Amino acid sequence: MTELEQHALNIRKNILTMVYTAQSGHPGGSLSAADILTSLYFEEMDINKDNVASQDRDRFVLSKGHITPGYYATLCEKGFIPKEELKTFRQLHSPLQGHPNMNYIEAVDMSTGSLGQGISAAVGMALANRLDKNDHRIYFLLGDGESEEGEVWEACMAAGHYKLDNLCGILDYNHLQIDGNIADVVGPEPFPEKFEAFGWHVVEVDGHDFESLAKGFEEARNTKGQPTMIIAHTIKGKGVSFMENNYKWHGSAPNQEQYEAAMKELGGE
Ligand SMILES: Cc1ncc(C[n+]2csc(CCOP(=O)(O)OP(=O)(O)O)c2C)c(N)n1
Ligand SMILES: [Mg+2]
Repeated sequence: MTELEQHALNIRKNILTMVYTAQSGHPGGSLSAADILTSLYFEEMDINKDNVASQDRDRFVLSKGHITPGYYATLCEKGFIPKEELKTFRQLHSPLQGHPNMNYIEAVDMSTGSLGQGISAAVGMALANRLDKNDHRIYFLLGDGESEEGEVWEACMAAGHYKLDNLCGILDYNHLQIDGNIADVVGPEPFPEKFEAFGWHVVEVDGHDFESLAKGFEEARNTKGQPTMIIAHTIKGKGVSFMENNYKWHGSAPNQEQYEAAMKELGGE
């Protein structure tokens, strides 16, 4: 197993344990984004314990703010959150609320949860970096269901207009949102043509393949005069067979039997 695979596996196990312990939270979209988050935090982004308090580092906005199990598990794997604290997920007074709060966790760069707002904040951060002549990059993770929010396209229009080549989005293209298939709810496809029409460079990658993800990030870094959207093809619930491609696991917690079966599949205790 490679180092990245090991990180992603630890993240997946912690996602399940957090949602099981809290008996609430969002496993499906956390599991679909686990490899993207691993690639971002362990390969792509310039962020670590030494520079977290500084302006001189890359920034990340979790626009699909409901996948805190995946986000907190990644920040824990990176050393920003103590493992013990994961047990307090979604408890009253815990810093680990159901949606991320930048006032509670130093490594969280934007409070999110209301879909559509995170991408807008990321566009503002990219503009601010340009004004400050700060050449660090801004990344954000967008849900495919989230793209059904009109605000997403206003933000895309602004980023294209201002040619924000320090901005890189990753679309978690798992085809499902809370109520079923995105195409059946308010079909936002086709994605590549839409982002291109808004002035973005588009790269398509396999969101569960670290090499493919790394190539996408490299292409984004090398793209000048345009923001880049990495369309990551993913599977909602990836890694736990009975959760895969099933929207019912968008925001449901496993019972004890399901938790044990899921951990066994991941090779856990
Ligand atoms: C403005 C707003 N409307 C509705 C919701 C409720 N909600 C939370 S997650 C979700 C579906 C999101 O689907 P998607 O973006 O595809 O997420 P993923 O599949 O990656 O979990 C909805 C409707 C919300 N958080 N914000
Ligand atoms: Mg989705």
